[in-house]
Amino acid sequence: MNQHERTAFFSFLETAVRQADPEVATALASERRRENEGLELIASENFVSPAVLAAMGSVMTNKYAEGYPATRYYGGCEFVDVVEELARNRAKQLFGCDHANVQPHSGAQANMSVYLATCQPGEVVFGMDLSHGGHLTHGHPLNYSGKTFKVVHYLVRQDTETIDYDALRDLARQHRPKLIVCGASAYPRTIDFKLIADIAHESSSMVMADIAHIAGMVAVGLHPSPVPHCEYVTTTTHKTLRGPRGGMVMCKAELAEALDKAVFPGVQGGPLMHIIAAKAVAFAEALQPVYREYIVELLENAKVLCASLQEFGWRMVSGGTDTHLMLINLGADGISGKKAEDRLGKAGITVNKNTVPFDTRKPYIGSGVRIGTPAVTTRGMGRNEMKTIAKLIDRVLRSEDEAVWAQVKGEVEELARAFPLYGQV
Ligand code: DSN
Repeated sequence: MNQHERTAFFSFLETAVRQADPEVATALASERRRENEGLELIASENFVSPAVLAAMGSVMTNKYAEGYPATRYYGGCEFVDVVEELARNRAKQLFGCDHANVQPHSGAQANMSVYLATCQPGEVVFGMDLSHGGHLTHGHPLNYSGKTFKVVHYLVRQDTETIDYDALRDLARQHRPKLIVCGASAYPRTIDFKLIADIAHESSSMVMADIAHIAGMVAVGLHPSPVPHCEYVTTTTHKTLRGPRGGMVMCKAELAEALDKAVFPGVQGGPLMHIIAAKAVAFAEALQPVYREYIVELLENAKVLCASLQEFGWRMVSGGTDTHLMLINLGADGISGKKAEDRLGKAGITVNKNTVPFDTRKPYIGSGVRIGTPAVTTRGMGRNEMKTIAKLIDRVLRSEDEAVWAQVKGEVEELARAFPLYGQV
């Protein structure tokens, strides 16, 4: 799409909404401006292509399609069947898995489907502790996973802040869990999925790898894949994979029938066919060589941004990054993650506060900030911009002066203007 076509595309969408609902239209335009003018460094966010956006905004939102291609509970499914088959086949090609279910509405529902397919209430499940990098759905006490199963959390080592695989093996021998959940939402290092699967299988446990954050790297072979080793692999489709907001589960062929039943009718009703169409488009994009180049660039950007922040004296959890994300440990005596997030937000830099391993602050306050490069890399930013961003972050975090934050905001807007997103607002 050239610039002229992009402008026409957005003008069509926004005019249609404005005529029906000016209040929503104003919020949409403001959000587009916010995305365009700021620096998006939330590690789980990205910017989809106009093609993915268009598929999401398509007529397939009108269709009910409970069931699976060729075995639906509704008539008129011949075209939604086409897109679901395309999405499934492209997912299989992208990840080399036997089977893919592309219907989960989210990562949480993808994970819930696997729990339903594998475990009975009260059985023992392992997950990495949330403040050590895990996820709510990996057994947090306030989440259905923590409420339904007997959860044992494994941790990172205090010295290296990397997963303590030895302690995990000891715990597995002791508890013999039904399922070991691995994968993370705030862990900057490569995960040894083969080792975790070996540990699990020694104890007759199954493994679910949640690759929501690292799916893009796994797809292009720049993070070791869990697919050959783990019974189930779940992901979201909107992070490094750069597709629509949604989820997916992959599994071995012999587990496919039970998994499909767990997704529908187990956890969900009608699939979101417009989102599945957009997943098919995103997977086609991810199969192109240019997507691999994007992932190479995103990883390089993360390394440069992390090293530059370290040069300014910021301490990084685990001492660096192998992935798209990094965590600054602001220290128990430093400003809190919440303060850092608020302050950076005032400067037009969007990050999220995060707990760090062995944090003494509560999760809503936290002692860390999580930073990622997927979105800024999609805009076309490279190494020089990462060095500039590190400088801007450093200035904001070290200053109590609102005038400094406002000055940085001006510089952020200038930088963002050089990398327009979806055309100028
Ligand atoms: N909320 C997502 C993240 O930011 O990592 C995980 O679900």
